[in-house]
Amino acid sequence: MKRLSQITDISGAALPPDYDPAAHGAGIVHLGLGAFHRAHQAAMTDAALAHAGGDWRIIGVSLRNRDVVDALAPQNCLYTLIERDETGVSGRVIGAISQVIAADPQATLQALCDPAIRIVTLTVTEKGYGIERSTGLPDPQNPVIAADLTALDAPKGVLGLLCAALGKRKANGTAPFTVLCCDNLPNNGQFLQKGLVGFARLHDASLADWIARNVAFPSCMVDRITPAAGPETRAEAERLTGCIDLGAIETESFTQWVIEDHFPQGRPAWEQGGAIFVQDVDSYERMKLRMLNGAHSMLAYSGFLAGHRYVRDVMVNPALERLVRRHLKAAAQTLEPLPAFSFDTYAKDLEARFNNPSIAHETYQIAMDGTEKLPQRIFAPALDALENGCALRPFAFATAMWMRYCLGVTDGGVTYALRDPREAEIIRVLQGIPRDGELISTALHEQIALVPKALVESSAWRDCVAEILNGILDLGIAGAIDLEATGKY
Ligand code: CS2
Repeated sequence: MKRLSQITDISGAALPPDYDPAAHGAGIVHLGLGAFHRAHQAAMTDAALAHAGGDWRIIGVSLRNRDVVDALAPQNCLYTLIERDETGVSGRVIGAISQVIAADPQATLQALCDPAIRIVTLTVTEKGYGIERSTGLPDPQNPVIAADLTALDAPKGVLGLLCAALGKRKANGTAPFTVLCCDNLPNNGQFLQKGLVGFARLHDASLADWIARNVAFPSCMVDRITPAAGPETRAEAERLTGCIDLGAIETESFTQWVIEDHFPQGRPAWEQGGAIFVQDVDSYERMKLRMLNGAHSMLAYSGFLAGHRYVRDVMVNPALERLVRRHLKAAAQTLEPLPAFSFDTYAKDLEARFNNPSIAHETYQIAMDGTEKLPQRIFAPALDALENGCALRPFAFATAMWMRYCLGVTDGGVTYALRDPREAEIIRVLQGIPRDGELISTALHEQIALVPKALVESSAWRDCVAEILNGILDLGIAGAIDLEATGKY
């Protein structure tokens, strides 16, 4: 079978791009070329190119590994986007990516300095920025930050690359690009602006001031459940295109992108792909982080420990399904109302998406990087719930499940890696602590600076977490889940 590399190669049911990709130049550099970018921003850009044209194709940069670049480069960067839902499977070949670069600082800098590039988008995960959450400034202990501060001519990290490129653009008299963070972080535009200006200040104060004055950092909320691609994905792509496609990915049919409309150098007509432009993204972002991502993290820890490999398996466990519903309701109670928007409907839609039987989204994948995810997903709403007298227990349950997960061993004695940037620290803190909910909770609350002070100091919160964790340790995961779901909480 032939490898996908031209639109004319497609012989199956997959739709080809509705435009000639080669007729459009690049206008965007994307940092972090994972499956999520290819299922979300690249697909929206593809729709924008098809409907409104423009030189807005994407130069995709993989910062650490070559795999995706090795898969896409021989295919002229074409790949199949497979959508799966209860109505069936469909495929579409995306032509929005024009070039791919792997772990190559000079080639990346060159692309970032090209005046044709007017937007830089990023999906590098929460931990990929090297920004310390408590201060909002670059973390000097982060090895990539430290290395980039001493050798900014060959930067490896996101802040180093953006700072070096903006420095060159300033020197060349080229207008800066707009920076669009697409990671699941609250106020992601301001987050990256503060981190980048802080980084630049350690290098060149006048550049820091220039970035602060001239670079736009709109915030956005991104949403599309995209599991890691597997052999089934590639087999499906072969059926849909009649070609071998090593860059194929699969996702759900739902997609959402809410963007603050602040693009001084212009932007693609992303609304053609369904993006919504608003003045204030924060309320949408908070809703998504607390409801979708918060429930995801809760069901990932409890589901993984209960032996459920995929989110869809969690949802057929009636006790866990009930706890997901309870979590969504509690998270919604911590939100300010959004005009003309129903959190109840949003919650029902989320349940249906989690239930999608054709999406194989691993609980272990979501469980990854808990210390980077829980502050905005679980602790921030817990703090609001504490302050406003709303239900606290669902957040304490999610936290106790994460703490149980931190022990690194299932009830059946199978060990697993936590896959968290602070894994070594967590293991050290828990070393020698007896299997006691109170002691484990105290160690993680007091020795891993993660939970906000007001929660650490709240006996209502601490007692609740310790009580649930003791239940989990005494009854086992399944017993504790059943008790929690049937209890009158
Ligand atoms: C998930 C998200 O892996 C995770 O932590 O909660 O990646 C989630 O699937 C996306 O945010 C959905 O838009």
